[in-house]
Amino acid sequence: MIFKPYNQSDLINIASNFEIKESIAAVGGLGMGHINDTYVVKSTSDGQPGYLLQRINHTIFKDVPALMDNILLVTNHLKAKLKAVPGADPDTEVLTIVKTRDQFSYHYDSRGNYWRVYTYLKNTKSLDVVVSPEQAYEGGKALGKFQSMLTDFDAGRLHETIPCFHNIALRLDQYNTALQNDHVARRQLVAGEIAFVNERADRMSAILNLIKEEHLPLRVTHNDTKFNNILLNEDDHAQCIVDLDTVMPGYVAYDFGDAIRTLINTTAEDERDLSKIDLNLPLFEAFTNGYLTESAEWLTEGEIKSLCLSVLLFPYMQGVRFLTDYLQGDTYYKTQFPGHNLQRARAQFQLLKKLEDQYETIEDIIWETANHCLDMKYEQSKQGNA
Ligand code: GN1
Ligand code: MG
Repeated sequence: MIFKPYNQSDLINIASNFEIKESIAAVGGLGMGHINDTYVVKSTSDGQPGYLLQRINHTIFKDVPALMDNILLVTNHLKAKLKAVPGADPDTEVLTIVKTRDQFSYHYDSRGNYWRVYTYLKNTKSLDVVVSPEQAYEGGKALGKFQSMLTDFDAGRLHETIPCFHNIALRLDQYNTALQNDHVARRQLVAGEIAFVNERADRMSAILNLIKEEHLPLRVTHNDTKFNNILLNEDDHAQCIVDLDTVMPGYVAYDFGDAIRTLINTTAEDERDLSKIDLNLPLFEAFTNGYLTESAEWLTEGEIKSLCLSVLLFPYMQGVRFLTDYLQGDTYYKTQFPGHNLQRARAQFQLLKKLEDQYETIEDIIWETANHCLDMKYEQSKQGNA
């Protein structure tokens, strides 16, 4: 969507609709995410960021009230859970929505755009490339806890704000339509990628079959678990999972697969030099250990099988999505240069090739870790009962 940019005074005006206690000194752009526009709000008193202001992309999120409803329901649930945990801090471990002065969770402006405000989480970092197994373990634990705390939340209460978001059959349909339409005449530039996608299309529906055959439970999932959405504190401890726009009913594998896609990759998701893309298996093992420490007890066997499949599915699906956007003329994701979506797709497909080569090892790590975590829980419960 192209529109006249918002200037500083527009942004300050928008921010002043929210219950921000301090007077606002400045609102500055923060380059993150491929979808929404994000700004930090600084106050006059200390000039430090105090809030995050976001314009929600309503071309993609067509029902913003439903999206905000989901976020409120989920954050309220998580905060209530953490209140009961000694030493936990619901204010900094879960995102906090700042309401508008008339008590709405979003502001609709005169130009037809939707805005929301979160409190800013100080002293945190977001990693595009993970470096240490400790960071990976912490990230895995944070995701496992997030899902665990939502196991008693009825997924039926949430709106499906982007229907079939991680359904590979739908993503392939969208891709095939883009390919047939070829609106911007790019099909002839991607013959290699087309062959790559087609060769794997049947295999990638394995997860959809498993969901049906093993009746995998529909749970509450985050659905956008790129590792950089798991904020760490200065000591590399997980602080808070952010970007809750796609919190919806989903399958646990979707969160696991998307986190692994970003974490196991030695480069950023859009690396141009494909020879640099490699797997960091120790990070994968550490993340899996953290995740299963929190979740092995309640995951079904079918769900553990699905975790393995998700490791291949997510780079594939993400590559297909980037390629589709390239074929459609770059209308969905923000891009920084011409051909960015194609570069992203190529990087995802290269990552997938590496993962396919190591798939047996990946499966072994998941099953061994799950069994190990279950043994540990059993030992702990025996000791607890003794
Ligand atoms: C988008 O919001 P952001 O930029 O983190 C996308 C995700 C993709 C991701 C790829 C609503 O996420 O699904 O995995 O880009 N979000 C939506 O980096 O499509
Ligand atoms: Mg997002």
